[in-house]
Amino acid sequence: MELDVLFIFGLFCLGLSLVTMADPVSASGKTGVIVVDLQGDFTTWKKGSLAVDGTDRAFVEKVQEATMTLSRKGCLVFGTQDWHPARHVSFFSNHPGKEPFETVEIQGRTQVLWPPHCVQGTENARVLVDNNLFLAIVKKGQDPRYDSYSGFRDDGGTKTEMDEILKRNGVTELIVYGIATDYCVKATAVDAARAGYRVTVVEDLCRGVAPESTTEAVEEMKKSGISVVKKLPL
Ligand code: VGL
Ligand code: ZN
Repeated sequence: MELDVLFIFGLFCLGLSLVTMADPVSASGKTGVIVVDLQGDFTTWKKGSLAVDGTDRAFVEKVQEATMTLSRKGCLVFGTQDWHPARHVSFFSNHPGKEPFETVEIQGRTQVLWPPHCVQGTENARVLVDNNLFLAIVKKGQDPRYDSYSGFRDDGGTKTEMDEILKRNGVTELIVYGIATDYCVKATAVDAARAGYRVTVVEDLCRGVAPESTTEAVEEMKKSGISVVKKLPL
């Protein structure tokens, strides 16, 4: 009888130690960085077609410096890259009679009609941060039928490789920043939080398309459990 109890207790201890040893990564995961859409077309520096206020050369250099610092400290750096075909649904020029920044309803979703931007293979679609810093740059918005503000999935629900790449690398925490706060940064950060990552967004390294939607975006991110900080938490 006592031997049985001892045996079961022994099995329990063995099981516990195996569980503890099995996966040290998930016990204390790594910190990843997602640099969102730091591309010429979104910057005033490169006279982009969809240039966002406050994206001069100094801003891009600040993002570059921060990303280098995080990389040096051991963070795993990832990027997103808006990468549209010329016939993309989000371009106003593909909707006869429409003007830039008008909206249309497509399959029950509101689509903002943007100036053509980040067309695959063009100079201003390049990521401006040193590409050597990235473990991977995830392209998005390649399907002409769907926009994709989020780095995790497009408006049609098709997932990118982002979640799989982060998981494969043992990432559980994410620092997110880039352009634009009210569109791709928000969508990427909110999807990351939904996917279970602990997310921090750094406002100082983000720029928004419009002040009002940027303020709203910050509120929405906070409501999604995202920690929004002014400066880098390092
Ligand atoms: C973005 C509008 C259209 C962004 C991308 O990067 O925030 N905004 N495409
Ligand atoms: Zn786009």
